[in-house]
Amino acid sequence: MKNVELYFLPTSFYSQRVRLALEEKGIEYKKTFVFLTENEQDQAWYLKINPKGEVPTIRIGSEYFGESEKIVDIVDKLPSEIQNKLVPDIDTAEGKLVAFWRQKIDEIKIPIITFGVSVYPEFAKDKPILSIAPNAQGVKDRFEKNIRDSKTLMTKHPELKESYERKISLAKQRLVDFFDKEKLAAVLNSMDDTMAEIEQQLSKIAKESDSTGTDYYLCGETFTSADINLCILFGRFKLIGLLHRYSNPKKYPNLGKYWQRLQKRKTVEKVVINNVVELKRLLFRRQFCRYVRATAALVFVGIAGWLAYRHFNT
Ligand SMILES: N[C@@H](CCC(=O)N[C@@H](CS)C(=O)NCC(=O)O)C(=O)O
Repeated sequence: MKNVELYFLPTSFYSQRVRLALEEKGIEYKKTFVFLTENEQDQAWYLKINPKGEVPTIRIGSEYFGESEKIVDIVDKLPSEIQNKLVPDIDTAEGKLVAFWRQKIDEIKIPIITFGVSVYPEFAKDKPILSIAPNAQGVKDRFEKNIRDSKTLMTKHPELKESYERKISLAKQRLVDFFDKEKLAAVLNSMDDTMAEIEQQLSKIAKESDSTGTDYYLCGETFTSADINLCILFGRFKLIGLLHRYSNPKKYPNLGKYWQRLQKRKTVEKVVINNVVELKRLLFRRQFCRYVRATAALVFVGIAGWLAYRHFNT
């Protein structure tokens, strides 16, 4: 058994954060997929390891941890041959800078943006790679099903009542929030402000690095957890069709250059760029296994029926 196991889905925003940290640190991990589309995160076995019913969860030895930012901190301290710190010591100037940008990017309300853009696709001008939900009806169906499933599961598992009640009230809130167009516009505007600040920060770092001639990242010369958050954010823009907001080279010259360079980084390519293909492959394999199992069951029933027929007719 591997000492580290990650419960996640390749396209999940917060899962990518942890996965990118594991890949950057070169830490081997067992992958366990949790299919959000089938509400697997709400099954009793999963709530027992993550009472909030969210991915990612990491198992290290026999202990389970949730909350992606907390997990990145933990991963950075695991034994690894890679010395680069994703989370530099908070007592240093670099550590403070990394903490500042990590938090700033983490404050962006990703669920509202992701599902809001599915409900109001006019905000997504470039073609999205994958629609998380096909349209407004798809979003409504998904969260209404979420509520129905949680209610059914709560009766079967009364010991998990608190978790299910929390999930039901969250899904009800989402049915309001994700359909609030003004809220979506406000969240996107506030994200534009954050991206403008990031542009300035990158411009400052780029000028400093010009004099030393090194590649630069959001907080200096090394790739840190602040870059993890930024790369995943860009990946989400690409996924849902929001890259157009930041692709004007006159307005965002440094953001554009940063993303051009970072999306070619091996770990980013694996976790942030290739995740849709990975998910599609997984879903295909899952369907195929179900099909094989169903066919085998039918063949078995057919043979048993034929043997029984012969037995009673001889
Ligand atoms: N604060 C959590 C957020 C995790 C989260 O919202 N994960 C989403 C997927 S990206 C999820 O599991 N959603 C399922 C649900 O809410 O039912 C973290 O940083 O890990």
